[in-house]
Amino acid sequence: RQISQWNSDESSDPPPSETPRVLITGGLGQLGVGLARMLRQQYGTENVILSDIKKPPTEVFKSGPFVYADVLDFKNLRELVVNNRITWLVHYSALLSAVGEANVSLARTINITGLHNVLDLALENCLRLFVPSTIGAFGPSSPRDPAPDLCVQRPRTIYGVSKVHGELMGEYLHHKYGLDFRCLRYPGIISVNTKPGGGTTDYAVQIFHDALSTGHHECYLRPDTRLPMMHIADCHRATIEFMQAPEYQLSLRTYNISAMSFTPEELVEEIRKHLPHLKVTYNPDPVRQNIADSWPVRFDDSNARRDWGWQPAYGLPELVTDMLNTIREKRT
Ligand code: AKB
Repeated sequence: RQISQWNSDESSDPPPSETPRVLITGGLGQLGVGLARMLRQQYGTENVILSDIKKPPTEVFKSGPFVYADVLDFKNLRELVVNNRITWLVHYSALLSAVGEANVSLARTINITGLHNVLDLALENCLRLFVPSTIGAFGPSSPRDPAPDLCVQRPRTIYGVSKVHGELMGEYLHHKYGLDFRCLRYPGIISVNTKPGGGTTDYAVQIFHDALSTGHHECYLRPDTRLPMMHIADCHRATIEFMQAPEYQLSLRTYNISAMSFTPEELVEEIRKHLPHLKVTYNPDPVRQNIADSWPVRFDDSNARRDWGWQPAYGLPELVTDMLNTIREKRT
C-alpha cells in the first residue's frame, strides 16, 4: 500500500528531464564524495546517490542517500537503477595503477567485469554513463609530451589496459547502439579530504600531509619525474560540465583534460615557498617509477577546451596554497 501510495503521489513524479537522478559507484574512493556534494548543490540532495561496498563514515551517511552496491552484482545494480529511476551513472569503482599491479586478477575483475556490468545496465536503461580514464591509458610507445586524444595506446599496467578497454567498449556501444557514453582521461588528482589509494601519483597528496606534520617526506619517485596533475575541484567541475554538455558539442567521447604538469622537485620548491624547512628524500620504488616513466609528461586537452569549453582554475601555486590552507584548517 505504501509503495502504491508513493507511486501515485505527485511528489514522486519523475523529475523534469533536466534534473538527472545520479548513481555513483565506488563512491567512497578519492572522488565520489566531493562529486556528490557538487552535484547535490545543483540537482538536490535526494537526486544523487552514493554507493560502495564499504560502510560510509557517519558524515557521509548523514549528508545524503547512500546505498550498498557491488559492481560485480548485476542484479543488485539493476535493482538500484530501476528503483531509484537513475538517469546518470558515474562509475568510479576501480583498482588504481600500483595496487592493480600487486593484484592483477582482482584488478581485471573489478575494472573489466565491473565495467561490463555497468555498460550493459546503461544500455538497457538508456543512462548517460560517465567512466573515468586516465593518463595511465597511455604507454611507452605513446607520444608523451604532449599526449594527444588520439594516438597509440599500449599501456603496460592492468589498470591502463582495463581503461583502454573501457574507452573502446564505451565508444563501440555509442557508435553501434547510441549509448550516451562519456569518458575523461584524468591526470593525477590532488585532494585533501579524501585520499587516493594505490596510485602512482599519490606522492603529490601525501607530501602535503607530511610537510605539515613531520616536515619530512620520502618520495617514491625520482625528483625529475614529470606527470600531469589536477586539483580535485577542477576534476569535479570538469566532470560535471562534461556531463552537462549537449551531445551535439561532443566530437569525441573520450577527452584528455589537463591543468598542470610538475615533477616532485618542482612541487617541493613551491611548497618550500610556504614551508622553507621541508625536508624531502628520494627513494624510488621500481614498480611505481617504471609506471610513471611510461606515462605522458603532459596532456594535450585542446579538444576538450574547444568542444565543451574546458578551462582549469588551479595552477601549481594555487594548488599548493589551497592544499596547505585546507589541511591546516582541518587540523585546527
Ligand atoms: C594512479 O596513479 O593510478 C591514478 C591515475 C593517474 O590514474 N591516480
